[in-house]
Amino acid sequence: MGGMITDLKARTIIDSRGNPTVEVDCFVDGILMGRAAVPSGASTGSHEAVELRDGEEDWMGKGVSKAVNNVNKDIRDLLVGLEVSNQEEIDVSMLALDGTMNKEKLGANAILGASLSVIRAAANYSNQPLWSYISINNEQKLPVPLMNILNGGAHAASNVDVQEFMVVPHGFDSFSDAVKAGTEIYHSLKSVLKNEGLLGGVGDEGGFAPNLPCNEDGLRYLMGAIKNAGYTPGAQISIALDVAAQEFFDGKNYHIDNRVIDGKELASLYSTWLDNYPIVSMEDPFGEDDWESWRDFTKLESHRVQIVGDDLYVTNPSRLQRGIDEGSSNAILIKLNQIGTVTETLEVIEMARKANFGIIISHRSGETSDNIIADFSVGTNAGQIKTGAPARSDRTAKYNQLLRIEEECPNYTDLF
Ligand code: 2PG
Ligand code: MG
Repeated sequence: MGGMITDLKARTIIDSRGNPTVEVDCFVDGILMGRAAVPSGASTGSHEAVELRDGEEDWMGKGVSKAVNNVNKDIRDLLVGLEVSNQEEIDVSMLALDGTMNKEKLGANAILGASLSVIRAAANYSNQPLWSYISINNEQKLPVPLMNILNGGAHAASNVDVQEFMVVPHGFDSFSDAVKAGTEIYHSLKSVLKNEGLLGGVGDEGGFAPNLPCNEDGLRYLMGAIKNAGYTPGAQISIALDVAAQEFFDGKNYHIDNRVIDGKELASLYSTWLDNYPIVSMEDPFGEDDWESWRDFTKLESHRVQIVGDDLYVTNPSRLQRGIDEGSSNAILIKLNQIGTVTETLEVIEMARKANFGIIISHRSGETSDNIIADFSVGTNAGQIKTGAPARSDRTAKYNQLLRIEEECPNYTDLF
C-alpha cells in the first residue's frame, strides 16, 4: 500500500448559489492527489451535522474561513503522516478531534472536505477510478436518475409549495438512454410552459420555476412534457416528488395550496395524486419530526410508492434505526454533508441496504463542479441518484461523469 498524506490545504470557493464553501486539496508523498468541494443545502433538516459559517459581516454571514482554518491547522496536523488508504482511521480520528455529537467544533463542512479529498487521493494513488475504489464488496451499477425539472419550495421564488418535480426515466436499457430521455423531456417542459406563458427563470437546481395555480398543476405539466417528447408516462417515464414538507409544516399543520390541513388530510391528498399520476417516489411527504404521519402513510401506501426520508433521517444512523423500527418509510436519501464523513455515509448505506430500503445518492441545492456523488452512486450500487435538472454545470457535472463511467461500467438495471 503505502502513500502518506504529506499536506492538506483548504480554501474558500464559491458554490452554485454564490455562497462561499470549502474546497480541500490532499497531497500524497508531496504530490496533489485529491481535491474535493463541499455542497450546501437550503431546505436543511434541523438534525443535520453543523455546517460551520463565520456569521460575520462579510459574505453576508456565510463565510467559511473558520472551517477552512480548521482544515489548514488542526485537521492537517492530525492527518499528515497517516496512510491515505486508511479512510476509516482518518475519519474516526477527525470525529475524536471534533468530540461533539453534531460536528459543531470543527464543522461538518471542514471534516467532509478533508474526508472526500482523502478518498479521492487514495483512489488516484492506487490508480483506480473512484467508483471502483469505493466499491469493496459491491457489485457496480449505474443509477436510475431522478431528474428535477420543475423547482419550487425553498429552491424557487415561485408560489409552488412542493420543492421538486422530477422525471424518472426507466424502461430504458442503459443509463445514457435514460438521461437522453430525461433531457428531451426537460426541453419539452420548456416548450409546454412557454406556450402557456409560464416560462420564467430556473430554480436553484436548474429546473423551471413557474408560478402555478396549485401544486397538482406541476404534475399535469410534467405529464404534458413527457407526452410531448414522445414518451409514455408510466411505462417509460414516471414521476418522483420531493415535497420537503418541513418547509410548510408549523409543527401541527401543513400549509399547502393556500389551505391549512393536518397530516391525515395531507396523506389523502397524496393518495389522490398516486391514483391519478405515475408517481414512483415521494420524498419528505411530512415534517422531519412528524413520525406518526410517516408511519401511517408508509403502512397505507408503501406497496405502490417509494417513500423517502431526507430531512427525516439526515443520513444519520440513529434516526434511520428509528425509521426502520417504526416502519416510517421504505427508502432513504443519502447526502454526505448531512453526516460529514465518507465512513459514516458508507455505514448508513449498508444499514439501509440490510433493511431492504431504497437508496438514493443526492446532491444539495448548493453545489459545485465536484462530481464525487456520481462515483459514489456507482461504487455503492445505490441504484438511484438525484442530482437536479440536466442543465447548469453544477448539475450536469454529475450526469456527465456517469456518462464517462458508463464507458467502463455499463451495468444498469431499471428499478421501477
Ligand atoms: C433536498 C435537497 C436536494 P437541499 O431537499 O433533497 O435536492 O435540497 O440541498 O436544499 O436540502
Ligand atoms: Mg429533500
